[in-house]
Amino acid sequence: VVLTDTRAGVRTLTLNRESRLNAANDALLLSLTEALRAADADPAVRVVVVTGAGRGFCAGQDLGDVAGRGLSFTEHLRRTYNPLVRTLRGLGKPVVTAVNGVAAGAGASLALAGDIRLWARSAQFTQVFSNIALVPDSGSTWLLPRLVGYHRAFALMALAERVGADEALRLGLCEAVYPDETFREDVQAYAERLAARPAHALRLTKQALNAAMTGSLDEALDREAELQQLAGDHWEHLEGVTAFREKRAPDFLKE
Ligand code: LHQ
Repeated sequence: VVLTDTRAGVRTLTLNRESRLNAANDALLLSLTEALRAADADPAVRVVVVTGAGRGFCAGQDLGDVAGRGLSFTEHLRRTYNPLVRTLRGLGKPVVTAVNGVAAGAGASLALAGDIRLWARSAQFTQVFSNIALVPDSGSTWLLPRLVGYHRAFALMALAERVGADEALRLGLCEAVYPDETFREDVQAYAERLAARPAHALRLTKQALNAAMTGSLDEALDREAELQQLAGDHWEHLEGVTAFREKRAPDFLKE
């Protein structure tokens, strides 16, 4: 249900339930979480890409899979989606969500959760939860208002309208939009650019940014001062400064 491929330091995880627009069943959610953890632990991996097979990114919970199971939604979220979102957001490496097609419900939450969000021209985003009279989950209620403000977030959630690529770019739901025809190559090229950046410094940057999302300026200033020491003591910093002095590009891939 999740395909794994590694090229030039970029691990691509492809959700693979094409006939269901990659709607999530338990196997998909647990496999994706496991694959993210494995990518984090693998020194050969510098960047992780999460994308979907076929014309969908992820249609959210597979509704066929929950119907009639007498499932506790609380338990289900705690066991599957919540560990997935925590793992993804907490990964020590940049995560690119490559939104190749429709992202709905928890699939839309997943699309937002990447550090970098790249969209194909035909991708769509919909906070579809209210169509089936549920509340947004998988981190949407935290992330979406931080991106678009409370009011736009509520409107998107209440009406479940589909947001296309141009609007997504305008609203800040993605960093870039690429043609469908070249999307996979464009994502790989972007991810390889990220992979050439200083991995240790980016790990600390993620740590600082994620903590700052919920903290005060005072705390952020203190944290920056501490993390800057860890960055400054690392070989990457010496390489960056030496390259600047020698008027050449830094090589952050050597160890
Ligand atoms: C699907 C699905 C799907 C199964 C398309 N399931 N088959 C957490 C905790 C506990 C419980 C519940 O949920 C959650 C979190 C959530 O994610 S709730 C939200 C669940 N997701 C949805 O409600 C989305 C339902 N799907 C749609 O609204 C549309 O299919 C979207 C907007 C995703 C795409 O529309 P279209 O591009 O028009 O495609 P389509 O509707 O024709 O779908 C293609 C096929 O995929 C179709 O099957 P078929 O056999 O007719 O070709 C759909 O039934 C199937 N599919 N989403 N979530």
